[in-house]
Amino acid sequence: MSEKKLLLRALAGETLPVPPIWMMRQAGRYLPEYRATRAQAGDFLSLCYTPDLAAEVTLQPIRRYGFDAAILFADILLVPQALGADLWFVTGEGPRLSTIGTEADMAALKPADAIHETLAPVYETVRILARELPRETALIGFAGAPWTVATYMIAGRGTPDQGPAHALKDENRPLFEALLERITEATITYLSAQIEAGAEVVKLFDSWAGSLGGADFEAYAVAPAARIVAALKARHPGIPVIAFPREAGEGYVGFAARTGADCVALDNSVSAEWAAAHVQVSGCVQGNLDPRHMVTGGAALVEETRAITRAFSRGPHIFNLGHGITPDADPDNVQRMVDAVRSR
Ligand code: 1CP
Repeated sequence: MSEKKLLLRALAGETLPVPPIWMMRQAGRYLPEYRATRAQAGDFLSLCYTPDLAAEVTLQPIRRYGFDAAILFADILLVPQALGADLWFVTGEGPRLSTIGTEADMAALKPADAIHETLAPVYETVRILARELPRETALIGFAGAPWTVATYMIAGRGTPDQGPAHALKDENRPLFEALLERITEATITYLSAQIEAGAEVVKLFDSWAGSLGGADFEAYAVAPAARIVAALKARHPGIPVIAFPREAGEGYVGFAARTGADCVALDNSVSAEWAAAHVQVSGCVQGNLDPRHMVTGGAALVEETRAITRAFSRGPHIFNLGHGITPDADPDNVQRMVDAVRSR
């Protein structure tokens, strides 16, 4: 058992004296070495599709901080691109995509099994990482959850309230559901290929799950995640899955049981005490330090890090931020967080 990587032990339900730690967006613009490699690649998408450089930026935070897990460097929007959507990034603004609003747009999308043509370089990145990571570091693959990916494909960009996706859901539910179905199939295909290439864990990012209420949360957050988890576990028995229905609130309760996920990642809008009592009681949780502490630092960073590890100390826990680290973060604050977790 002690030979097994810490992240995998927590995911198997073990309560550890010191939780494994990694960080959402750990390869990113807050690191000078990332900015240098990104400049070498030219632009963000070239970085994603150049296996040597994508592997390099994945390894950078592991070298610097010795995190217990590396997360493949890629983006959730590569799946829409592989399905045939146009994708580009506007500097200082974010992603832009061609939109899906009509049956004709939907008919123009490629079938799920055509995604490998575009995504083959990502699998090569995974193969390089499986060879080059330190033996104690777990490799996490990932994809966006269908609802979150659909919000970008429908709006053509990030949106504060996912308005266009909600509108399509209400006005043309068959088209909306056909799109979710295509993304679900592509996600199963994509994550299976990542696992075959060497990913040891996969994470589903449902960043916009919080805007789905009631029956919609069941139908479009819980049900697609459950299908993806079941399909992956049928093809790859024992593969652990982390689900992140961000800002689900009460929806976090029972989410793992209902989807078959091994761990639920928590954002920082829920308190660690509440989550320990209501979510961690049924299994492993990941989270949930406010990423602002990586900018502000100081005594509050150390106190809050300790409070979170203490709140989750009676069950399986993976330490992480509640959302991605921001480009204005201070790399020294990340080291302070790692030290506070490991020196308990
Ligand atoms: O200029 C740059 O370097 C681009 C910034 C960037 C980075 C570093 C983007 C654009 N994507 C990424 C990498 C990325 N994205 C990873 C890699 C590994 C790591 O975590 O270290 C991962 C896991 C993602 C996942 C992702 N992309 C999500 C889900 C998680 C979350 O943050 O909620 C989402 C919503 C995206 C879309 C996306 N890609 C990039 C941006 C700026 C966005 C958000 C757009 C928006 O505002 O809606």
